[in-house]
Amino acid sequence: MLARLDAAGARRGRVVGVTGAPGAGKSTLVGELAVRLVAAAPGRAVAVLAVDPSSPVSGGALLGDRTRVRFPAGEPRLYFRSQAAAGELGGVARTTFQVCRLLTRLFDVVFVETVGVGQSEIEIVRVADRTYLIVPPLAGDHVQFMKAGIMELPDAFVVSKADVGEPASATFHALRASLRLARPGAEVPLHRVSARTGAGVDTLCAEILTGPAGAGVEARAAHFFERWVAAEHGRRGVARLTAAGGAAAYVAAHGGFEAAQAAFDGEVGA
Ligand SMILES: Nc1nc2c(ncn2[C@@H]2O[C@H](COP(=O)(O)OP(=O)(O)OP(=O)(O)O)[C@@H](O)[C@H]2O)c(=O)[nH]1
Ligand SMILES: [Mg+2]
Repeated sequence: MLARLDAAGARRGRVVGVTGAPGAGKSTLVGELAVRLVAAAPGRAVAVLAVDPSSPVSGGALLGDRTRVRFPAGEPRLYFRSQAAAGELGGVARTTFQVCRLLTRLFDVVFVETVGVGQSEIEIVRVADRTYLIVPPLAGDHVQFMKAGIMELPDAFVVSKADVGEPASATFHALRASLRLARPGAEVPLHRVSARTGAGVDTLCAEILTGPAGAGVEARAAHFFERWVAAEHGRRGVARLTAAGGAAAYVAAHGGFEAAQAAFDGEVGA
């Protein structure tokens, strides 16, 4: 199906990861960003995928309401979908990669909201072109930021709820100090926004659209192909893939993710 969309010249949107602790203000901010992004350009369409860290036992979308992004009714260029992570390590569902591939053919910007519970920051970076860590006011002093080991991966940082005033400023300055230590010499964008008043949101919108994209489509396909091999064909599959030159080479040699899957299944006689 993706090959058909390619042939139809479908658009290729950018995947924007939004992660951060529970209650950081991710959904509210994503809703505001999405509304502004579609308002700013007549043909633009935006999707939001909320990855719901639901219990693997119930398998249901327990937290569906909390990850829900509120959109104005009747705007066909805005699309929301919630996806259960279903116990997947990292809090990003295995299928998120594939869902994103499809959504980027239909939407110009695809936000993926995930609750930052440790691993999910790492996984979201694999799925997204750009990843933003949302830090609420008073999330900790800079020693805590360093300890948490969350400084290295995101492409940019956002202090949320700036309308609360001093606590947001304090967090902004602490985060800036931490970033200087954790990523010396790097120009890592650091925003201060309020979804409530709209302060800083347009600047953030602009950066979301124009900021450099990360690993790229090929690197992402290789990563998820390797994960697929591990899940479907186990350790022997991974060993076979390594012997064949690794995931990136394999996907490239077979001209894409689906073709590589079919070829690999064929080789191992699945
Ligand atoms: N003052 C203020 N409060 C905000 C702002 N944005 C969000 N909040 C409040 O913060 C709380 C959490 O907001 P959400 O957007 O649901 O946060 P979240 O990070 O998506 O939360 P989870 O999905 O549960 O992890 C809500 O009570 C919001 O009303 C803001 O810009 N200013
Ligand atoms: Mg949320």
